[in-house]
Amino acid sequence: MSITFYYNPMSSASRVQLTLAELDIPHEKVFVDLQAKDQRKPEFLKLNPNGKIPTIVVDGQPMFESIAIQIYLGERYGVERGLWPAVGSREHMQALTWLCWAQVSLGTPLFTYMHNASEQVPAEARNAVQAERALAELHEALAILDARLGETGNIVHDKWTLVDADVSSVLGWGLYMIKLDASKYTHLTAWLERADSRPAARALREAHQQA
Ligand SMILES: N[C@@H](CCC(=O)N[C@@H](CS)C(=O)NCC(=O)O)C(=O)O
Repeated sequence: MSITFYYNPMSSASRVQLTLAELDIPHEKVFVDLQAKDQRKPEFLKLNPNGKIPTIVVDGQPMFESIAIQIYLGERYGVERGLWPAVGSREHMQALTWLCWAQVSLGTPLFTYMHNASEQVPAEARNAVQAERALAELHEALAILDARLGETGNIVHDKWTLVDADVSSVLGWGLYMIKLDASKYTHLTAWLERADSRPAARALREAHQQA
């Protein structure tokens, strides 16, 4: 089995990098220089016609979209490592539910708010009404996740899985970017701290510092 991982530090490829680290899977890393538009070169577009990272190639078969990559890696390598529930189990249903929920129902208001409130976006491209609506939706989603984590501390309940690793990495980064004080969500903040102290998360932080 060979895995090639196309990435750029501090991008949506980081969540796949974290998953590869959690699973401790040997892989080859290929840096894609986004500034130099490597992602638009014909040889890369053959792997991912969207011209985006993350992209992985497993035994010659390319795959893109971070959520699909997460599910694939979880099902193929995570079950035997105790980080992904067996396909067909109740926990597997929960894992798919919450992973997709985080991508869509949590991720959409988070990114909509970021694009309409961030000072890094030109003022004329921001929309205050959209920002306000997205922030309200984001708080609703955070309250739902906080309540879920309050039950047993993990998203899939029975133990820490790749779903916790993935969702916490994207959310932790997002909350930092939008400077949102999430301290009232006590279960969620405790879970983010636990996520941050895992060896895979520490290794990824160190890799980013060296990049
Ligand atoms: N929906 C895709 C989004 C990937 C994405 O937007 N990647 C960005 C980096 S964060 C990218 O490659 N941008 C390069 C470009 O658009 O030219 C996923 O989740 O994998």
